[in-house]
Amino acid sequence: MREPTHVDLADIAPRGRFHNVVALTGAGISAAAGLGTFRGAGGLWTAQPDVEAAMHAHELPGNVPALWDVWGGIRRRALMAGPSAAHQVLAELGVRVITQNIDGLHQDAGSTDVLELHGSAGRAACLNPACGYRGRSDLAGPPPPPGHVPPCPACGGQLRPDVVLFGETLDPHTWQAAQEAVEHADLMLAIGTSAFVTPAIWLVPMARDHGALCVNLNVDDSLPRLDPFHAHVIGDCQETLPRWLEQR
Ligand code: BV8
Repeated sequence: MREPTHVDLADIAPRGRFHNVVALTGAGISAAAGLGTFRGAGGLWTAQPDVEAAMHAHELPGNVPALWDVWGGIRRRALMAGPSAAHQVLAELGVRVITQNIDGLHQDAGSTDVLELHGSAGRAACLNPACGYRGRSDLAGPPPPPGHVPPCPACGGQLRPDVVLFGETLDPHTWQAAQEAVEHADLMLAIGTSAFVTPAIWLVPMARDHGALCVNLNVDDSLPRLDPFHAHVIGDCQETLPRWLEQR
């Protein structure tokens, strides 16, 4: 295994040199907003593997209350905390964002070009395929009691959060748009992701194959299982990204 490279983002990727920057973000960019991560020490799946087991498509519809508890809870906390400094840097620089997060914080920071690979807890979808209702989740008020499942306003059935579960396919238009984005990127920044979940992480070697410089920004210096990166910037992205913004 290679040694991780510890570099400053401004040294490896001077901002002025790149005109088509794409960021692939994960839970680590929202950790500062108190949302927590999934894997590794302190991660939700690490602490509660039974909760991860409930996040699979084959557990539907019995897992819908757990889906609202987990994903609805994350969006509620995001609404209260607001975006982090790192979200704001990406918005300020107009970086194209492809996110695995379902928390809506990139849009809350002002990013307008955001592809949500795993959907959004800010939206709800009816479980009944014959109904097909999709709309905004009503998460702004006080939290409902645990186990509450909101009713579909169209058919009275059960609503689920509009997130992509393990074993479900990603929205094909979003996935296509993400592939096109990375094919045109000259710099690809993976920020706060364990680079564990497919197909999201395939975007990095795709970007690399099309000529982008691929840089991993992570607080953890252990290398991801797949390491398609040219360089690793080890540190809190709440510090490494604002430093990059300050670079003239
Ligand atoms: C698919 C939302 C085709 C919704 C999530 C066996 C059975 C079934 C499927 C599979 C299988 N084996 C492999 C698969 C494919 C599977 C997969 O990859 N599984 C993994 C676990 C092996 N993928 C899928 O199922 C995808 N669909 O492949 O379709 C198909 C069809 C039918 C059958 C099979 C395949 C769909 C994946 C959707 C996953 N959605 N959540 C829900 O689950 O209810 S997953 C979850 O992981 C998160 O939500 C997130 O979106 C995603 C990625 O996680 P990260 O964001 O990277 O977070 P993580 O905690 O891991 O890492 C955080 C990082 O931040 C850490 O490295 C940490 O060090 C760092 N960090 C922390 N703080 C900071 C920081 N870095 C910098 N600064 C800081 N301050």
